[in-house]
Amino acid sequence: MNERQPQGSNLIPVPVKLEKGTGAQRIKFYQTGTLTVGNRLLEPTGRTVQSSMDRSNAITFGHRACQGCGEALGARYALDAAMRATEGHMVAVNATGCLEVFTTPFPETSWQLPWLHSLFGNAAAVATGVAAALRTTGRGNVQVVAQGGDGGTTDIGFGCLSGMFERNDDVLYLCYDNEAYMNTGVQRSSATPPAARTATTPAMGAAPGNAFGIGKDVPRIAMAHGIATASVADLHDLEAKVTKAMGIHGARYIHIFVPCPLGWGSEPRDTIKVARLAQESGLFPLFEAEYGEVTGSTPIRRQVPVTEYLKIQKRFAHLFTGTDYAAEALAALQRIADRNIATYHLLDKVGEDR
Ligand SMILES: Cc1ncc(C[n+]2csc(CCOP(=O)(O)OP(=O)(O)O)c2C)c(N)n1
Ligand code: SF4
Repeated sequence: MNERQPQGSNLIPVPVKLEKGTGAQRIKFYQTGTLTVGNRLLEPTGRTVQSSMDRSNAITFGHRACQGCGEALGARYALDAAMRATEGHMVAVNATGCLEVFTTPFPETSWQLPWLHSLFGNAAAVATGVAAALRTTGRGNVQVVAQGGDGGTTDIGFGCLSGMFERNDDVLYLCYDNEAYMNTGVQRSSATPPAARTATTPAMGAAPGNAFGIGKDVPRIAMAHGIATASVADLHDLEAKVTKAMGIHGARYIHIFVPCPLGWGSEPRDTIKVARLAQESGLFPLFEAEYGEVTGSTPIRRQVPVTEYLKIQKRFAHLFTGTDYAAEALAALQRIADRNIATYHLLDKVGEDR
């Protein structure tokens, strides 16, 4: 065994082992940078919440999410970080949707914190009421998190969310964006991307899949307030954003990209890969904004064409059939990614250490 020191201050030596009889080298690569999930090899200050034996296990075993569910992963990271930041003084309100259903099959629960199920469309309003009740009963130190899927947030729950923003209620709202109504069988939401196949936007006709030029970009609508986007592609960043948000009062919003293997037709083992390709292609930009201004974004380390992201998901299979429409749709999706890259300066800081 010999050792090489790779480039970059965040990396530890890479052991290189000669495979017996093959002459080939098996290189085990331990990356301890921001892409790492819960690395205990970093300096204590750089470790994630998940690397701690004292983590809260906000969602513990026994839940019934599909294998590879990005929403389960995102929620676990977000809530554990929130619990650490508040030292457990928090309440979560959950809109109806996959997260609520797979964590609480009656009479069981996977939640290890005070947790309320609201209706599908009113999580933000219920959370606002919980925050007000805590305040008026002298327990204003207990923080409130509301959470819902993209359907519960960008569609039916949008009025309540808008009211929460307008009143600057003391709630952190987490939207787990899997780009459709997964719990009821993959129907289109206003967060479904153009060209994607869902149960209500079938891959048939002259322009298969979801239409271009419609939908709702809630992070941009919410930008007048303290907001951020995050992804299970970068769990360390997700934890950091939740931790920061728990230290702020007033209305806050984090939009979290959570691949859904069942609805997207991706391999369960590829959930993180899918999320990373969304970010590296520019289709899902990671950024933060306060008072209407973008205050930071996560640079793309290695830009990939949108096709790299799309081709590993069956919901976009009709874009790889060689038709004229498919070529036009792919070009349009690439333009969306390029526009995101320019808007959020995603390639400006390439080469700098994060
Ligand atoms: C008023 C109302 N309409 C419809 C439903 C049925 N319903 C339950 S969950 C759900 C979809 C949830 O989708 P989303 O918010 O995107 O969360 P996901 O399941 O994808 O995580 C729907 C339509 C309901 N519970 N209440
Ligand atoms: S349908 Fe999608 S979001 Fe729902 S539990 Fe399965 S993988 Fe997760």
